[in-house]
Amino acid sequence: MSYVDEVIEAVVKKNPAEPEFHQAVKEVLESLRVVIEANEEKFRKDALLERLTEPERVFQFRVPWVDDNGQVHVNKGYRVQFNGSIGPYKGGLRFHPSVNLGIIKFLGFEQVFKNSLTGLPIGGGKGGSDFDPKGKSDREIMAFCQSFMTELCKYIGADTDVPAGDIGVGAREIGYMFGQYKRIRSVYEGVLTGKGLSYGGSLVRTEATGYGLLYFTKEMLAMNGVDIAGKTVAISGAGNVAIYAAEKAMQMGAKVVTASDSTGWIYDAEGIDLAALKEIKEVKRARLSEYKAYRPNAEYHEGKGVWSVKCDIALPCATQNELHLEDAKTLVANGCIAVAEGANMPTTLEATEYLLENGVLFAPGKASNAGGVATSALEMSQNSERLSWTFEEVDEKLQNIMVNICHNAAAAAEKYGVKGNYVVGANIAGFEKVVDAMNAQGIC
Ligand code: NDP
Ligand code: 2IT
Repeated sequence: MSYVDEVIEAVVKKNPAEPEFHQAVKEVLESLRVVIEANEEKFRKDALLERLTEPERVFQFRVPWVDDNGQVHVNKGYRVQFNGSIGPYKGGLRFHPSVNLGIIKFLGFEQVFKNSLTGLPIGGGKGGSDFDPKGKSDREIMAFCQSFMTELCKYIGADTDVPAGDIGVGAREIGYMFGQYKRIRSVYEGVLTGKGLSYGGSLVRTEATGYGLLYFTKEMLAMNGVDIAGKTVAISGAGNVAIYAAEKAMQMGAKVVTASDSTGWIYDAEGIDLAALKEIKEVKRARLSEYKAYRPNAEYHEGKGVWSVKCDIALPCATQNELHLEDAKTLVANGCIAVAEGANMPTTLEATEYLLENGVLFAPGKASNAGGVATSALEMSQNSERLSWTFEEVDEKLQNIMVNICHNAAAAAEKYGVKGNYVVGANIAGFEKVVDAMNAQGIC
């Protein structure tokens, strides 16, 4: 059996009931096959893939908190420090009822390669909780965040592990957690990114993942002779990534016609009203069904459906495994030319394969959504030098990083004989730097 197949089999056996983690490992290792086979003897002797797929450290802890009625609740908290070979662990915290260890491990594993691709000195980690922020009062959110950080603060630090936001964790939650870290550890340091501007946050971090996704998409299209201006874009999600992806797509002259949340989706043929979307989601924290009150001509549907809309470009920006084979078939039949992932692993393996086979330009999340973590690393730099850069400075750096990732992924794909395959290219480009650093640091 080949080394790749052996390791995939072992990962599945040693990590039962973690399908998302298996999926992420399979996607990466399958596409690295050509590089691994060329170095099989050395990698096998060094147990390189076994080390790469085993997190350096996993913390799991109890998070007790009290609701507004005095009732005590207990949630699970996690932090996975996956690979610290190229810098302090870096990656978001997700608060969502679906969170379990396997999901945090898949996200941490992806983060290792993503962070490597940014070219910045950050290792890979991820954390979170099965806490559901939906419908909770502000006081309850604070109580939860303080309890979560009371435990997490033992394992993190500005030069050790620097968490940030992800699903269910935005500026409000980061603020509460930062305050609690400072109280317990008595140190004012950049231990979290995505902070508010008044206490060490960076301009552009809020917009960075969505903007970065569009900088990548525009470049990928341009490299293939296509202009993004005038294109119709379907987006899923209505959170941080989706909103700022929509904003930048519109600034680039494209028309965004959909958005979705966990209860339903909207289709606005004239183009989404971004101000309305922001008010519903960022201010009111309400359901997308309210959109019709702002735009009576738009359609609201319960359930899933954004990929049924005719579009040139599809941007999945909600969550993992939200674009299935059937969706991929519909997109291709409707003439979609590019799919770029804003979320982490939103496209199933079968759907990705189908899109690639049918000539759709496909940008994998670890490359195309790296703008968020890259800007987090820029926030760390600013915190270290105790300075703040202007919006234009950070935005320009972000643009350069995304264009470089796009070119590096394309070059790696071409070098290994799969021109135009950004999945293989991104995995190889990310892998090479991590392996180089791991080899240099001995067996650890
Ligand atoms: P938010 O919490 O801001 O928004 C998430 C959006 O996706 C919401 O509209 C939410 O709907 C919807 N959603 C979440 N889970 C589900 C689900 N199981 N089924 C259907 N809809 C769902 O998160 P972000 O925008 O920050 O994150 C979105 C994706 O982007 C995630 O995959 C995340 O890992 C990834 N990402 C985020 C980065 C960041 O900087 N924030 C960086 C790189 C990647 P509802 O409100 O109804 O739950
Ligand atoms: O998936 C991701 O890259 C994030 N949620 C952002 C992580 C970060 O540290 O900014």
